[in-house]
This record gives sequence, structure tokens and C-alpha cells, in this order.
Amino acid sequence: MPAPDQPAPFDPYDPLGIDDLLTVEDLAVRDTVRAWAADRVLPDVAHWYEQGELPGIRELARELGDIGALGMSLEGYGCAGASAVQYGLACLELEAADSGIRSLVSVQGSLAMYAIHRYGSEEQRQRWLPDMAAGRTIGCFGLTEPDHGSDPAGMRTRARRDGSDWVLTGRKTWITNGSVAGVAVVWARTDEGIGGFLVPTDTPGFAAPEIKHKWSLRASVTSELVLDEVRLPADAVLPGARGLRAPLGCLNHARYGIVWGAMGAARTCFASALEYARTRVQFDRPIGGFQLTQAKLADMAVELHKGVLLAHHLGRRMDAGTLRPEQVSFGKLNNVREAIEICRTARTVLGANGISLEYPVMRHATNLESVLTYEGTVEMHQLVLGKALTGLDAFR
Ligand code: TGC
Ligand code: FAD
Repeated sequence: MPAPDQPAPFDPYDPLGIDDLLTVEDLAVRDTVRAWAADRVLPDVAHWYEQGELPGIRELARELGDIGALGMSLEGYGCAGASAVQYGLACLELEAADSGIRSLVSVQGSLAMYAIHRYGSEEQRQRWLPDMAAGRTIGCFGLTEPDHGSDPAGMRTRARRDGSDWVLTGRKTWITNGSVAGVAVVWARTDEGIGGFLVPTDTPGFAAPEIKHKWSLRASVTSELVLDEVRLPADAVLPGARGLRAPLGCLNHARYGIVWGAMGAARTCFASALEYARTRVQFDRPIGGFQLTQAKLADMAVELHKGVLLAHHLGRRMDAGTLRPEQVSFGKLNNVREAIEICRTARTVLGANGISLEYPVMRHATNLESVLTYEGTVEMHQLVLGKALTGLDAFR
């Protein structure tokens, strides 16, 4: 322990002492998730990535349920009721292993479970949430369509009334967890505007073919959703979800998790570059001794820890109930953009080894190409902020 008037020694992995902002409970959540990822993801993830698959996803989901990571900041129904900061720390630790694992958790908790928790009836919550919190049922969230990605207001998937039933027809694409889901939260146009529907995936007319040939998020299941006259009972509709604001409300929660998660990917790449720079010798000295390498490492560290501070600030606002959607856009825009830059810079520090799966940096950098695009592209978040700053809508 340093004397009270002496600052703690400089820690290259926590140069600003951000850990001091965390409570004992926060640190316990972080350590639990970090240990789980070290045990269950890190030993195999490069192989999964190379194979382009996530084998054992159902078992992984159940284990994530056991550690309380699914629907982590939701209250009741078997959810952990953790704080937003704790949920963020969990996202960071999961994405430090691989963005695909964080995606699994984001979609399950922040999108599918959040939609049911926030907009569902009591019966719907009782039916789905305990199994989803335990990882026994996996959920997916179908908003994006082949012709409507950034502009979901134009969606074509339609839900029409037939007696008391609903009949859904349409197509969703790029849906995380789609082929392994037991329930799909599907957003569709109705005569009263956009609504949300809970579709058990064994319903006749529903199919979820997996999307192959991805060069990013390869350790993640991504699928199309095909809805061909899918007949659902009246109680399949989410009663509290009216209009596009409902799915966008879920996105706030998931985007918030990404603000933290992206810094996890960046942390891993920074650590890899730092270690490499200390040990790789060229021109008779470690490359970390060259000014150009030090400039890279210093800039990476600055952006990494600024990003973590930003995430923490937004987490406190979410816990206080004061977080605005524009502030989430601010965080998602900055942290994913900086994270991918950190990973690309780390790649250069590792030279040729940087492109090898023996090191994690290229895997993280390619994963972040998806993270840059999903949950609102860079441009969408620039436009959200642009509109908030100027009062002028530049989307259309
Ligand atoms: P706009 O007219 O602005 O808004 C329509 C209604 O929604 C309200 N609203 C929001 N409410 C809550 N949170 C937000 N962030 C909101 N943004 C808007 C708004 O107040 C309005 O309400 P009301 O009551 O007046 O009707 O809508 P717009 O059509 O102009 O679109 C705005 C825009 C472009 C920002 C929005 O469409 C958008 O965010 N587009 C990006 C689409 C996107 O992010 N898709 C993500 C799909 S899910 C996914 O990618 C999961 S990947 C997860 C993983 O694997 O980890
Ligand atoms: P487009 O909307 O066609 O955009 C193409 C380009 O045009 C982008 O650069 C965009 O920013 C730009 N652009 C569009 N409009 C404007 C404008 N007005 N001004 C300036 N530039 C503009 N979706 C789900 O619903 N659920 C999921 O679980 C899900 N998981 C995903 C997993 C992965 C691996 C990926 C890659 C995507 C996933 N998505 C999911 C889809 C994702 O949300 C969309 O890809 C994203 O919203 C962008 O839509 P798009 O790909 O159709 O691009």
C-alpha cells in the first residue's frame, strides 16, 4: 500500500486509475465475467473464428445464464438486477474475448429480453423471461430487412389481422442468434403502425437460414428470418410497443452495452501491442524503444481510457435515469470508431504477426467492422448528433 500522500504506482493497463471509480460489487461482477471468458472463450475462440462457427452456443448461453449475464440489468423474472455500470463492465469483459460473445449477450439481454420486459404483458414476461435469463431459451431481434437497414421506418414485413389471429409475412436479414433462437422478436407493419411480435421459432411458416461467408463476427450466428404466412395468436403482440420508438428504445440499451464492449476489444489489442513492443527486437532494440512505436502506444492508451471513462459516465447516467439517446449515440460513435482505430494500429505494431490468428488483433479488428455498422452505423450516429446540435434533420 502506498503512503496516503503518495499516488499509486503508474499502471500501464489502468493509467488513469479508473478502477478506483468501481465499487467492490462492480469489481466482483467484472472478475466473474473475466474469469468465465478466460476459461470458456479464450482457449477456443480463434479456432471457432477460423471455422466460422460458434459450436456449443446453447451450452455457452446456459453458462452465461448461470453467471447472471443474460438480461443482467433487468429486474425480476430470474434476472440479476445489476446496475448499468455492472452490465457495461460485463460487456467489456466479454468483448475483450470476442465481439461475437458480447453480441450473443447483447441481443439476448438488451434486445430480445428488454423488449419483452419493457413492452410485454405480464403473461409474456412470465412465459419467456425466466428461461431466457437462464439461457435455456435464446432470443433474437428482427428489425433489419434486405431493403431497410438504416431506415427501418420503411419496413415491409407485414402483420395483418385474421379474426383474432395475426398473420406475419416478410423477411428480415443479418439477425444475430436467428438460427438458434427459440423466440424471435419481430417488428412488423400493422394497420396501426409498427408493432412487435413474439414468434416461437417452431411456428409453421418461420425459417431462419444461417448467413455464411462472413469475414467479421465469424464466432457468432447470423441469420435471415423468413416469415411466410406465420399465424400467431392474439397474445403474440407486445401490448406496450407502439411505433418505431419501441424498437429504437431497445436499441438504446444495446448500443449502451456496445459503448463498453468496444473498449474491451480495444483493450485486448492494446495489451497485445504493448507486450509485443516490449519483446520484439529490431535494429538491436525492442521496437517499443522507438519513438514512433511509443507514439502509437501513447495514442492508443489515451483513446482507450478516454473511451472507458466515457462509458462509465454514460453508465452512471443510465443508472440515474438521466441518459438521453443522443448521449448513447455520442458514446457508440466515439468508442467504436476509436476501438477499431486502436485495433488497426495494434495490427501495425505486430507487423506480419498482426495478420495471424495466433494473435487476437486482426480478429478483433475485423469483428469491429460489424460493430461499426450494426446498432446504427457511424453515419447514423453522426446524423443523430448533427440533428441534436443543429435542430435540423439531415436523414432524408
Ligand atoms: P424518428 O422520426 O427520428 O423517430 C421515430 C420515433 O422514435 C423515437 N426515437 C427514439 N426513441 C427511443 N430511442 C431512440 N434512440 C430513438 N430515436 C428516435 C422518436 O422520438 C419518434 O417517436 P414518435 O413517438 O415521435 O414517433 O425516426 P426516423 O425514421 O427518422 O429514424 C431515425 C434513425 C435513423 C435514427 C433510426 O431509424 C435509426 O436509429 N436507424 C438505425 C437502425 C439501427 O440501428 N438498426 C439496428 C438493428 S438491430 C442490430 O443491429 C442488432 S446487432 C446486435 C448485436 O449483434 O450485438
Ligand atoms: P444501409 O442502411 O444500406 O447503409 C449503407 C451505407 O449507407 C452505410 O454507410 C450508411 O451509414 C449509409 N447511409 C444510409 N443512409 C444514409 C443517410 N441518410 N446519410 C448518410 N449515409 C447514409 N439487425 C437486426 O435487426 N438484428 C440483429 O440482430 C442484427 N445483427 C447484425 C449482425 C451483424 C454481424 C451485422 C453485420 C448486422 C446486423 N444487423 C442486425 C443489421 C444492422 O443493424 C444493419 O446492417 C445496419 O443497421 C445498417 O443497415 P444496412 O446494412 O442495410 O446498411
